[in-house]
Parts: sequence; C-alpha cells; structure tokens
Amino acid sequence: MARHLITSAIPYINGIKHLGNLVGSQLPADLFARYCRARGHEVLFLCATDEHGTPAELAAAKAGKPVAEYCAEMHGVQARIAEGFRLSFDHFGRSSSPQNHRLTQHFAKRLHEEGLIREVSETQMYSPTDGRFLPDRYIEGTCPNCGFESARGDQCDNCTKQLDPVDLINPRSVISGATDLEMRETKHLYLCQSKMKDELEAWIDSKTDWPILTTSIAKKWLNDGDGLQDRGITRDLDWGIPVRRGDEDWPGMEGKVFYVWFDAPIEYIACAQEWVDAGKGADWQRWWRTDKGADDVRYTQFMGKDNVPFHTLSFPATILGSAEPWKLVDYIKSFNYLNYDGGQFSTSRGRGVFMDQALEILPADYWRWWLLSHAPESSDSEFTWENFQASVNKDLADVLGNFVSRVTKFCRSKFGEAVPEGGAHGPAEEALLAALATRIRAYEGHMEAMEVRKSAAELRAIWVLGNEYLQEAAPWSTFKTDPEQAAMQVRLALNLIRLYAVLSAPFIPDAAASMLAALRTPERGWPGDVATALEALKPGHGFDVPEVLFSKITDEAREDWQVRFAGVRG
Ligand code: B3M
Ligand code: ZN
Repeated sequence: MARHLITSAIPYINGIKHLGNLVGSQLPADLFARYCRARGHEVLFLCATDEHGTPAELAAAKAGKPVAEYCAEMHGVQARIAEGFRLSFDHFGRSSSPQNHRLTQHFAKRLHEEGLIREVSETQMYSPTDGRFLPDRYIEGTCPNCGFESARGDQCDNCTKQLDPVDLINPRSVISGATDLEMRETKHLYLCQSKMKDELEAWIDSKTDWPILTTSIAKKWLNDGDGLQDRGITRDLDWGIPVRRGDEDWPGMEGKVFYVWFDAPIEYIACAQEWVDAGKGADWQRWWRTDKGADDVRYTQFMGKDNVPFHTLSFPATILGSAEPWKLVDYIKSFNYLNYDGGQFSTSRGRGVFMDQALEILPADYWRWWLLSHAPESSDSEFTWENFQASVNKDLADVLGNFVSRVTKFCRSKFGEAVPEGGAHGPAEEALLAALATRIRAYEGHMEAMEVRKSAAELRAIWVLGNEYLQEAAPWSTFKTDPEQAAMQVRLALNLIRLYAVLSAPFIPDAAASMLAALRTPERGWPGDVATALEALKPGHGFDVPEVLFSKITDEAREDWQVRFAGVRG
C-alpha cells in the first residue's frame, strides 16, 4: 500500500468554471484519486477555491457584494457543483482560511530570514478619488498604438500590443472612471528566485519521468531572457493576506497584501490543516512534512498548462527557500486546452458549457466520460455537440448500457432474478478471460501513468469484449438447445457487469454504483485474477434489472443545446 497526496489546481472564486477548466485539473485528479483508492492505497485528495487577487475584487464589485461575503457564497456554490460532478475531495478548502493566512505569513518570514526577499521601490498609478493604487487591469485608456479607446493597462485587446499603464493616453480608473490618476512611489517585496535558479534547475532536471508538456514549460521559464526573474510577491490591494512576517508587522508594508499566486499554492498545505481542523483527518504533517512521515508520500499535482510555471518554479522556490522539510511535488500532470465548438470557451462572453449548466441538462457521468475520454493531453482538443452525442450514444448507451440491460433482462425472462446455475466454461470463455486479463493489465498501466485518454480507450475496449462475447455466445439461441450452457453464459455475463462496475467506477461513479446496486453487491475489490473475479456472484445470488443506465441524446436535444450555449450567458 502506498500513500498518495493528490491536489488539483485550485479554481478562482470569481465565477462558475467551464468544462475546459474542469477537464484541465479537477476531473483528472478525481479520476486518479478514485483509482488509487480502489487499488487500496491511502489517499489525501485536496482542492480549494483561490479567493484573492483583482479578479475576486472585480467579481464581488460586479455582484454588488462585499468581497468576503461574495467569496463565502461562491465557495458554497463551487463546492455544491463539485459534489454534483462527484469530485471526491477529502476537503475542499479556501485560500482565505485563517490556516492559509498563518502559513503564508510563516513562509514569508522564513524566506526573509534566509535572505531571499528584497524590497523594491517602484512607481505605480494611484487614484486619489478611489483612495488606492490601481492594478493594471483597473486602468483603461486609449491605445498609443492603434487608438482603441478601451485598451487595458496591461494590453490592448484591439491590436494585442503589450502595454504599461503609463503608455495609455487619457488613462482612467475602471472602478470610478476618475481621470486624476498620478504616479506614486510604492514599495514591494520580491522573492529572489534568481538566487535559486541552480537549485531549481537541478531539481527539474532530476524529474526525467515528467510529461514533456510540464518540463518544456518549466525549462522555457528557467532560461527565459536572462534566466529566472525575481518576482513581486506583494500587491497594493485591500483583499488578501496582509503582508507580515510570521505574526510580526513588516515595516513599510502596512496596508499591503501578498500576491495571489504567492498564497494560492500554499493553500495546498493549509488545506490539509483545514481538513484536520474540520475533524476529517487526524494528522496533516504526515502528508506534508518529510520529517514527520511524508517522505514516503507520493505527491501528484494536476493543472492546466498555464499554471505550470507557478508549480514548477515559484511554489518550489517558496518551499525550497524556506529551508524547512516540506514535501515537494513528485509528479506534475499538466493539460492543454479544451476548445469549444470551433473557438474558445469564454467566461466573459458566456461561450461554452459551464459546470452548473452541464449538470442541469445531463447527469455527471455523461460529462465525465466524454471529458476524460477526450482529455487534452498531447494537444488541445475540442468539444463539439456532434462528438459528444456520438460518444455518449455509442460508448455509454450502446456498448455499456445495452450490455447491462440485455444481460439482466434476458436472465430475468429465462432464469428469473438470480444468477443461474450449471454449465462449464469452454474455449470461447477461456479466450474471453485471456483477452480481459491482457486488457485489464493494460488499463492499470495507463491509469498508473495517468494516461487519461488511453485509459478510457482501454476501458471501452474491455466493455466491447463483453458485447462481442454476448453476440457470439448468443445465449438466447443456446437456450433453446442447451439451457445449461446458456446458464453458464449468462452467469459469466452477470459477473462481467460486476467487473465492469468496479473497473469503470473511477470514470463513471454513479453508473458503477447503480450497477453494483442492481447486482445487490457492495463488492468493490479491485480484480486480481480475472477468473476469480468472474466467479464473485455465485449461483442463486439475487439481482434486479436496473433502470436504463444511459439515455441516448436525440438530434433535437443536441441542436437545442448547440444554440443555447453559443454565447452570451444570461
Ligand atoms: N486559480 C488558476 C486557475 O484556476 C489558479 C490556479 C491556482 S493553483 C495554486 O486556472
Ligand atoms: Zn491597440
């Protein structure tokens, strides 16, 4: 038995995430967590909401709510939706928790003591009307390059030129529209990542088993320009973790908060503390402190590719720089983007399917199956309604659902609602068992390697084996001449349903649970020897014919959804 610490990138609090966000971190993390648990490993699976920064402030302002209240509400909303998708977090925490405040301030203190923090004076736009410094996104003005009147402080959306707020002509505050902006001097803390370049590089070079997507991004940033840049870790914002060193004030840093990307990954650790403080666990240190037993933990992180630099460089710089025995990540599984029907998902334009809407139209398993079997691993992938419909109708309804329904209904009509007795395996059954054994070992190999698409393809192939067997064995004809033989075939097929439920549970947990319930068995043990696994349900064991596991998506429904999700949410 191994111990697996698994974290998913923590979603921003500023709204409900779309399916592209889901498949890029939380869902594959859940797949892996469920698989590890099914294999009997000890798992701690953590996620949280990422609650600080400008986007949270802006979203709260837009909702007309105090930011703390907005975050508390949205945390509840995201937690409920996560449950709806059956994301099996051991704890879904909050980066604004008191635990994260303390731990973030602790890390800042340690980094300061190690000589890894320096103060930098810079000038930044200040708005006397708003009584605050304005981050780049809070400033708009006319683009000096193309004349576009709503260019943002960091970039012009019209001509894509990267901008500095001082470049803007007629700059104004996004908050109040005020134009009396002025440059003021302000001090910030920088984390001296450049001093840690060699250590970080050696660490990344030692990760020879990491996906290329992960290491190529890490190396690009390590060697970008003059090499790893020092990074500002404080901001002039109200909402966030106050800049302190441990529980002491930090002279000159009054009224400032830590940069959201400094405290967000620290929440992975704080979340384990929240898990204990919520009474769900006994000891967080054996997961996170290598001096307290975490040295035999295997730690895997899941995230979209845009988050890779922060997890391969910035967060490890925080951990290593602290010179304390914190657990470092062992494996980073990163994902490309999922596009939506010929373009991108867009949160601002409401283009694509968002997590709450997805669950309103279909149960979680339908989405889980499509998203995982089309995970954007080796390249970006695309959601189209045609493809979604085809996949659900073929894989789930025709292949798996149909198998379950045919077998249970046939058995009920000919033998009654109990596993029939009699007959013995022949060459066809031996061949099936051998094919299953090979495919199940391959499936395990892909799941262990977190090859999500390959795992799904193998699982589907395992379902197909059952259908092919049933088609050839044809118990409905055998029954007429040799009922004993038909009984054996049906008994084997009923046992296959149980086996499928166990193997499929990480992908489609609700359907798997329905299958097990119909077979009146709580049995969840992972199959060792296939022959033994296919004798788990003994003759005489009662079952029920389950309700339809998966309904097909009609052309009408598909067309309707296509129009409904084309853009402008509202
Ligand atoms: N909230 C970005 C994102 O949701 C960011 C991840 C933080 S992981 C520590 O994609
Ligand atoms: Zn422009």
